[in-house]
Amino acid sequence: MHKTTASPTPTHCPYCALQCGMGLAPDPGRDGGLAVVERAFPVNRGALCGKGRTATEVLSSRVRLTEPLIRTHATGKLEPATWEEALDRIAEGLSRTRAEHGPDAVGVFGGGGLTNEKAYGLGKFARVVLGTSQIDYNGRFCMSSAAAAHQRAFGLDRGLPFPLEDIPRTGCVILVGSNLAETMPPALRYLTELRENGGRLIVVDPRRTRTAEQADLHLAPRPGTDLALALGLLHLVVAEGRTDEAFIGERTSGWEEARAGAMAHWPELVERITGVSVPELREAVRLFCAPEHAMVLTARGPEQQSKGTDTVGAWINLVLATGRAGRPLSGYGCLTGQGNGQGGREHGQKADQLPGYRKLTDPAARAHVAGVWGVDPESLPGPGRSAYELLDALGGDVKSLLLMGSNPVVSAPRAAHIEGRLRSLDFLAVADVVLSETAELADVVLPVTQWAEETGTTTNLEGRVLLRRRAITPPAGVRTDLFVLHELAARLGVEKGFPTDPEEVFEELRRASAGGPADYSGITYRRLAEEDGVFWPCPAEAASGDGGGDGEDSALDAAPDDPAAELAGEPSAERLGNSAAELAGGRVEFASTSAHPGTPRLFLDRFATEDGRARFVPVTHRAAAEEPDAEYPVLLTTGRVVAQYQSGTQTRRVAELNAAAPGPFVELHPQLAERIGVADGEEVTVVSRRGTAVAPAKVTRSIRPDTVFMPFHWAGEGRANTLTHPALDPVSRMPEFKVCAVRLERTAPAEAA
Ligand SMILES: Nc1nc2c(c(=O)[nH]1)N[C@H]1C(S)=C(S)[C@@H](COP(=O)(O)OP(=O)(O)OC[C@H]3O[C@@H](n4cnc5c(=O)[nH]c(N)nc54)[C@H](O)[C@@H]3O)O[C@H]1N2
Ligand SMILES: Nc1nc2c(c(=O)[nH]1)N[C@H]1C(S)=C(S)[C@@H](COP(=O)(O)OP(=O)(O)OC[C@H]3O[C@@H](n4cnc5c(=O)[nH]c(N)nc54)[C@H](O)[C@@H]3O)O[C@H]1N2
Ligand code: SF4
Ligand SMILES: [Mo]
Repeated sequence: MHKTTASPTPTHCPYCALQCGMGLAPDPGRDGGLAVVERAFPVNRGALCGKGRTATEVLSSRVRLTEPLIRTHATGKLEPATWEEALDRIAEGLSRTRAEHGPDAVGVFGGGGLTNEKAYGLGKFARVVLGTSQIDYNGRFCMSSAAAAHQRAFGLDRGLPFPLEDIPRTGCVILVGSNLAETMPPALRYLTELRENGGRLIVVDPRRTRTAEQADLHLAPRPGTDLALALGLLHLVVAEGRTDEAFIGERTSGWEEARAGAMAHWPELVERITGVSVPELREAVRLFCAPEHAMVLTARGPEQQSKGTDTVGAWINLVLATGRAGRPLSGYGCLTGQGNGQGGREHGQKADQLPGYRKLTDPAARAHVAGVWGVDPESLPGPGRSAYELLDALGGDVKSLLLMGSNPVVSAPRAAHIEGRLRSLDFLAVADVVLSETAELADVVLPVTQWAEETGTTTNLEGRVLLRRRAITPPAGVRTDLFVLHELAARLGVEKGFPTDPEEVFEELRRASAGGPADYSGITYRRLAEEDGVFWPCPAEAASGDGGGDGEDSALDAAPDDPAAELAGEPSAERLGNSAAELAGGRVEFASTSAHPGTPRLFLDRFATEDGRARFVPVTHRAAAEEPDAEYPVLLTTGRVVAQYQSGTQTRRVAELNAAAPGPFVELHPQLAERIGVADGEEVTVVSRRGTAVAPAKVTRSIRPDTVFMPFHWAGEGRANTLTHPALDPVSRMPEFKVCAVRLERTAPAEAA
């Protein structure tokens, strides 16, 4: 049974990017050994969704892995093994591939749910120990288009350049393709308060979701047409003389070309492309332009498209043309998704990236990070393939894979094909907390600790770095991901540089990030323990206030009075692990170590581009990779339901959540249901050029008649990703999860059984 601490440990939810604060109190009578208790935390103000409330159930040994598994030659099955055997086997598998086919034949796949320390460790492991360029992660499926658009327009990618608390005080929010009410329920309050304060909410979603129901105006475009929609709104802004010429002149570049792109998208054309009427377009422009302040927020709807980067760029153009960026209570933001969706994209598990959001192709960045790692910059590989391209190359020139924190058998586009690629590997190792569908295919499965059993930091959707604390002792057979990296590194000949203490890893991450765009060098575990998180950039030395991330790396090295440095070497558990006295009520009696307050709001004085100006991007609308035709006449879009999380490995193991969302379904309009002859609840077969899925019909007027929706949380015959199209955005390499063409058939009764 679990050993517990004496009083509630203040920590954060294991799931989404809101990273709600919660307390964990020992409760030996409960499955998992901990009870979730309320904790005052500014982001969620005590509120939690059902997933967060029930998260401790996944700690139970009944549902999770508690010993390593190795596939034996004799039975072909996964059988229990010792840690020594499992780690030896992985080291052997990876080194054999490397010896026979070179370092780039070994792939690494990470996840945006991994803590900053793990993401950092994984990227370093790939580059320093394996010497491979072939590393990427599931965040590529999540927010990479918004990240790319951010970089292009603002020179920096932090999902939200302002805290959530600014939302209720702005005048109008256009929320594009976010079903916040289901995907981040406690955050819905910010929108409710916006409206209570007299602000307006416009929701853009092909479905009338619970979120859209809250809106003053709901625009329901055809999936895949947000780019045209944003251009049409900008066209009207120009035509109605609502541009902010002073702002455009002083703080932006590239307006003339962007303007020309918008002028080619006159309202009637946009109505034809999107299905949103001209009066609705005009109303949206009126609501958006009337108040002094306004925001555009996007999520996966417009981003998970093969033109996601341009689509987000078009929304940013609208924000810039109306002067709604780089000043308080206004701006563009992306609502990142995974628990560490922000931090996970900053510290080097991305194919083209080094820690601190540095570029792998930048010689200065390579020199800096190689210095921290104690290696020759020349030894660092160059950029590798993006997530889908990496998965697609498995069994081809990538022969072995180490996977941590993702379940692509369920979550990758064109999943049956990717499942086949995974099966064709010479060697697959998976570290997970449960036996996921991907772990089931592995040669070696490592059972690792989870959120409440280990300490680490995450960075939430606001760019707020948080301390997620250990609250309970893990079961005897599991180890941390950091232990896995440490042990594998040692077996592959790198004895030093992969500590198992998360705080030690974070101390190195601070130095590696110092001076980079995502500068964490002024953040310490101690600060995180006493503050409600710290927004990056936070350089070690107090900056002059522009938040420009100009901290010197030497600042950290040359800080003898830095208490963190003095304490280095002490076992972390004594300060942070689960010392009840210290952690009770979040009171940790240490002084702060850095004067820099962190940067809740970016771009107020200048944008992070070379000339300080935001860049308009010239964009024009283009079709989805696969448009409906006679054979596949219906549009499929995919997404989430409130009670399940991602590929479902964790939430499908919680009874209460399964009762609320027991399985896949196909949401369709009564007109479409009638046309194919299915009633609500009857099985329907959905066919795309990639494959076939079967699930019960959910007939509802809340969706467009030309579109069906499937959640992607389940494996098996109801797996939505059997159907999805792997077309990639040319800039971000984000797959087109939100649009493909399908045909619907009534499932024959025999088949349905
Ligand atoms: N319950 C729950 N919450 C979660 C998660 C989860 O799995 N379950 N996952 C977390 C993660 S990683 C993420 S990324 C976020 C995602 O959070 P969201 O982006 O809110 O989630 P989705 O359901 O993928 O997509 C949002 C909406 O986009 C709409 N949509 C579909 N196609 C289009 C289109 O072409 N244009 C527009 N404008 N809208 C479209 C869908 O109808 C859907 O309502 O949620 C996080 N929170
Ligand atoms: N059709 C369709 N497909 C989609 C999407 C969509 O909207 N539509 N959305 C995409 C998006 S936005 C995302 S983010 C992806 C997510 O899809 P996945 O990448 O599959 O994400 P998860 O299901 O969260 O998988 C995380 C796995 O890691 C395990 N895990 C959790 N914490 C840890 C840890 O600390 N260490 C280790 N080693 N393992 C851990 C979990 O148990 C789980 O098995 O799906 C994408 N796929
Ligand atoms: S909204 Fe997200 S972070 Fe908050 S409790 Fe739910 S899953 Fe956890
Ligand atoms: Mo995501």
